[in-house]
Amino acid sequence: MPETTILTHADPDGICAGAVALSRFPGSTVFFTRPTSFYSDLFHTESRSIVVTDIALTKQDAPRIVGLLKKRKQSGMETLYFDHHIIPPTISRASLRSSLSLYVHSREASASELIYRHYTKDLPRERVWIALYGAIADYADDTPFARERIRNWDRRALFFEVSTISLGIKNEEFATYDAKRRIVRTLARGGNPSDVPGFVRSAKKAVNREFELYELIKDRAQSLGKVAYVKDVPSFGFRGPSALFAATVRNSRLGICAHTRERYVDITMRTRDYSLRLNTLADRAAEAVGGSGGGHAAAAGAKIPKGAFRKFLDELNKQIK
Ligand SMILES: [Mn+2]
Repeated sequence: MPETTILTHADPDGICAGAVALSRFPGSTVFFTRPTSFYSDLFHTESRSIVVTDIALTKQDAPRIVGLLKKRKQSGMETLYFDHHIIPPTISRASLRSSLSLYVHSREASASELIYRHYTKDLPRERVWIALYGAIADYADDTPFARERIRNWDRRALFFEVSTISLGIKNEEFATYDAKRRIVRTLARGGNPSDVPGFVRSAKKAVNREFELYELIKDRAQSLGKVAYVKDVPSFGFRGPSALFAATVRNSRLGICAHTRERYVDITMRTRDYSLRLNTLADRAAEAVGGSGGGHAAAAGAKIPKGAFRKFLDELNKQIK
C-alpha cells in the first residue's frame, strides 16, 4: 500500500480537489469514489495516510464511517477530510471532527477551494487555477476567495479550461477512472485541462450533443404546477442541463430530469431561481414518498420508489412557496 491515498469524487470539483491534493502529496495513489461506496472504499484502503476530497457522507453510512475513522486514528493512521456537503443528522460535527486528523469543512465553498486554501503556502501560486476550475464547475465561484482570485487572471481562459473539463468528461473516452486519473496527474503537474491530449475535442463533441439535447427537451418537457420535467428522455450524461432546459423551455423555476431505473426513479433537479434551496426540497419531497434526496442548493437529486413520481411532483409543488 502506498504511503498516501487520495480518495476523491469523479466530478470536475472532485478531479480538481484531487489534483490539488496530489500537488501537495506527490506520489500518492489517486482513487475515485462516491458517497454510496465511500464506506467500503475507505475500509479497503490501508494507506497510513488518506486524503478525502469532495465526498458527501450519506445519512445511512455516516455512523459506521465515523466508527471506521476512529479506528484508523487509534491505530496511528491519519485521515484528512476536505468537504463542502451537508453533515448528515445521523452524526455530529464534533464526533466527525474528533475521528479525523484534519477536518476542513464549509458549505460555502467548493472542495477545490477548501483544499487549495488550506495548502496555499505549500503550492505554486498558479495552482490556484485548479481551485478556480473546480469552484466554477461546481457553481461555487461566488465566494470572496474565488471572486477575488478570478480577477487576477483572464476569466475567459479560465472558463475555457472549465468547459474543457466539465464537458470533456461527458464522453466515454474520458469518463473512465483511468482517464480521470490522467487528468488529475496533468493538473497536479501544473498542466491545464486543455493540455490533456484529445480533451478539447471531447468537450466539443459533448457541447454538440448538449445543443441537440436542448432541441429534444424543447419538444418533450412538460409541467405540473410550478415544476417542469422530462421523464425518460435520453440525456447522455447531461442530466443537469436536461433538468435546467426543462425549466427554461417551460418557463418554470424548478426543472427535473427523471430516469426510471430497475427499482427506483432517479431524479436530477436544477433551478433558475437561486432563492430556492433544492437540497431541502429534494430531501423533504423524497422523504414524503419513501425515497431520499439531497445535494446542493442549486443542484440536487433524489431517488424515489417507482410509481411515486406524480406524488413527488405534488410534494414539490406544496413545498415551493
Ligand atoms: Mn463538490
